[in-house]
Amino acid sequence: SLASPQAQAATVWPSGDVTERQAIIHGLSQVKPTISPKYFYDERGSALFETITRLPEYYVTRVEQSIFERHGNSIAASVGADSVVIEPGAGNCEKARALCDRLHSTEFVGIDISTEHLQEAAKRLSDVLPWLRVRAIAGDITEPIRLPEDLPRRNRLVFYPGSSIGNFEPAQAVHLLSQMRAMLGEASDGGSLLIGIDLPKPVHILQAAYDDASGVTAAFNRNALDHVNRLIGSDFDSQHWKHRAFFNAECSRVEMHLVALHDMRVSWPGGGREFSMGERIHTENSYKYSLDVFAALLREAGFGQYQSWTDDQDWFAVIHARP
Ligand code: AVI
Repeated sequence: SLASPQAQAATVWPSGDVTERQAIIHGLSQVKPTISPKYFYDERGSALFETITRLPEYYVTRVEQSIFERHGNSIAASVGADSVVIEPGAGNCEKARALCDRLHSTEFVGIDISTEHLQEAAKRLSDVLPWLRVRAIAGDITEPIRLPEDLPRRNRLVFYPGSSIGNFEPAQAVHLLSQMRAMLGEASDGGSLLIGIDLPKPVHILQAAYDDASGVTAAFNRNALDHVNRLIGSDFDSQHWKHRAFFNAECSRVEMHLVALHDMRVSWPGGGREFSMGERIHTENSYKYSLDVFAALLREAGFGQYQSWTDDQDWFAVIHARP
C-alpha cells in the first residue's frame, strides 16, 4: 500500500462480517442499547474471564469444582463410563479434562467461538489423555452445530458446566437445551446432559462476585467495547465507561451494564449515535435459577428425568438430565 505507516495505523478496518456488523449496530442503536455478552470473549476477554474464575469473590467456578470433587463418584455412576463427551463453549478444556479422565471417555468434541484458544486447549488435552480422541470445532453454540459424521451415537454426554446457560434469556436457554437434546439422538442411544447452574443466593454475595474489588470484572465488561471497535470500526473509548452490576430480583438475574461517564458521540463507518451522561449499554444477564424453575426449562426442552448435586450452602447445582 502507498499509505504512510501513520495513516495505516489510523485506519481501522472493521473485521466482523456484514451480518455480524449489522447485528452489533442494531443492538447499539436501540433506545436501550445492548451488546451481546458473546463479545466479551476475544483473546483478552477470555484471559480476563480466566482471571475472574480465580477471584476470591467469584464463587461460581470454585463451588462447582467442589461439587465435582465431593460428589464425583455419584456423578460418574449416574453418567456411566465410556461416554462420548461433547462440550459447547469448551474454552480451556480444563473441566473436560477432569471429566474425561474420570469417566474413561473415548471421544471428546470441544466447540467454541474462540478457535485459537480452543485448538491449543484441545492439543493439551490429547497430550495428557493420550487414549482420548479429541476434536475441536469452531462454532457459535447459538447456531445449529454439525457434529462430525463419524461421531459414535451411543452414550453421548453433552457437558455444559460453569452456569453459562444463565447468560441466555430463558426462552433462548430452552432453545439451546433442545439443541443439546437433539445432539443426543434417540432416547435409546443412552445420551444425557451434565450441566451446571448458579442458584439464587444472598444479594451481597452476587454483588461482590460481579463487581470485584480488584476491578477485573470491570475490565472484562469494558473490553467488550474494544472488541466491538475492532469488529465494526467504531471509536468507543472504553475508559469513558463505568462498569455497573446489580441483582434484578424481579427477573432473578445479575445484570451488567456500561454507563457513559459524560455526553459523547460514538461513530462507526456509515453511522453512529449520541450517548448522554449516565446512559447505559446492557452487556450481560446472568440468571440465577432455582432447581424447580430450571427443571421446568429442562422438561420443556425434552429432558424427562434428572438428578442433581449441590454444595452445603446450596449456591450451585450440577444436574445430570436424561431425555
Ligand atoms: C460465563 N458466565 C457463566 C459468567 C457468569 O457468571 O455469568 C460470565 C461472567 N460475567 C461476569 N463475570 C463472569
